[in-house]
Amino acid sequence: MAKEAITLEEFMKGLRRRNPGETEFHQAVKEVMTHLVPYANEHPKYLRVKILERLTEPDRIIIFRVCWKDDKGQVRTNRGYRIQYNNCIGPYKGGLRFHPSVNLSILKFLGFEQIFKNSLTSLPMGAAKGGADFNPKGKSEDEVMRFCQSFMTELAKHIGENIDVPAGDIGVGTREISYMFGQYKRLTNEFTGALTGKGLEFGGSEIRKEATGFGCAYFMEEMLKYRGESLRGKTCVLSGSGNVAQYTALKLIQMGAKVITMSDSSGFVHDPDGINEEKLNYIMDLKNIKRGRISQYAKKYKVDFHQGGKPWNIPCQLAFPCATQNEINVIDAKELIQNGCSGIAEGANMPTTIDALEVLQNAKILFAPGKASNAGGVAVSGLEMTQNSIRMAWSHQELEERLRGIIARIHEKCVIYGKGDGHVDYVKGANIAGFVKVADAMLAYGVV
Ligand code: NDP
Ligand code: 2IT
Repeated sequence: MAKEAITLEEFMKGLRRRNPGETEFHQAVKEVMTHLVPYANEHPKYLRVKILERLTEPDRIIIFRVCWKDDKGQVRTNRGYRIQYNNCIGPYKGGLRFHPSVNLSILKFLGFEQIFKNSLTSLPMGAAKGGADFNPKGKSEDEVMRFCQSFMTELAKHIGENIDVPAGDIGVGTREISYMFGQYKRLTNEFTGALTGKGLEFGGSEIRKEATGFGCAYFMEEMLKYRGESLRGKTCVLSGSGNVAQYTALKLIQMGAKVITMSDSSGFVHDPDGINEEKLNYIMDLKNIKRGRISQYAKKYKVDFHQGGKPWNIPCQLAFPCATQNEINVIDAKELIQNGCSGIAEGANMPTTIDALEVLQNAKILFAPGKASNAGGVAVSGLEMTQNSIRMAWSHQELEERLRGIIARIHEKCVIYGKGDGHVDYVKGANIAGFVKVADAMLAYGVV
């Protein structure tokens, strides 16, 4: 142990003092530092130049006013953000979230997680996150367009294909990216890959919209394969019914698993016969085109809708939280274990509270943290950047194979750093494997 060794408690005390009240940010840092503090104590080259402290401080935070007019002609004001966290291994890269709950703490936790996730993909991408406290629900098409244009009018000053490349997240899909890209192009008079998740007609990549969900299912398949099992015949519960949940469900169904729940912020549907591809198409149309509620699925297919509930008390073999942060608490975790759940892959970012994570880790079930199991989305974003740079578009098949390969390699890295007495700690594996590349780049740059 180095004489300058630090403790997790000391480190967290300093972080909380520097970032008061930012509870989600504290949570994300604590989860990562649980593994990085001991690792840095064993490798003092990182301690000597304060890599852990520097890694938790974003390069810069941009906060701006976004004014727009609603359909009644009323002026509305929202707050926009871009947190450029770390660009040591590539241009800043990460999604934009439009949701009324968006605040600095949530975006800092997301930007921090992105450092390790992007590093795990092996592609040259730094980390960022942004968004606004704008609520797209109930807004007309024109209102969404005006908001996106106003948001981009400011954001455009800070991004660019070699600087910072935003993409989607909660509340930001192809529609919003398209409005923002249109405005970016108009302001800069340039057609460059400054955003990913674009429409296929204007520089978007095949597989990007499927990538996060497909990657999540593939990661679970990799964990099961490593244990000599497979997805075939497994009963799965999912939360969410947005982009990540839809394509996690699709790939699980295609790989022979049975998906029995999906949800939105008003509750979940439980379909004991399984949601097949036809029923999933109904959900995709309902959510992506009609912008309806998941309860309408229950009415159509005559199944139970649990108002305000979460699906974690439904017996299952595998669980996939794909909605939002902190959606599995300690009670949910205990219930999942008691009901026989033996594997979880996080589609969402930080859907598990720290206490719940401890319960799941102690039970030694398969547990994949989001930074590994949802990295497929940003990985294909990275491939979209490559295609834009070389002005090429690769085929659906080529991209799906590349995605599968990237997920398999992330799994391998997690095993290398997380393996111990007959069990793989994927949280530890992902944290350390993601850290090493970025930390070594920071060491090489000196004190900057
Ligand atoms: P979408 O906006 O497409 O869907 C979000 C889904 O989660 C909706 O069903 C929504 O319900 C539900 N949801 C959102 N907030 C809450 C909440 N506070 N409580 C309960 N349910 C909620 O987003 P995505 O599918 O893109 O994102 C889902 C998760 O995946 C997020 O954690 C995101 O950070 C993460 N992620 C996304 C990636 C991407 O490529 N899009 C990549 C990697 C991670 P409702 O419609 O009622 O709001
Ligand atoms: O959390 C995430 O990784 C994303 N929202 C996707 C980011 C991206 O740049 O594609």
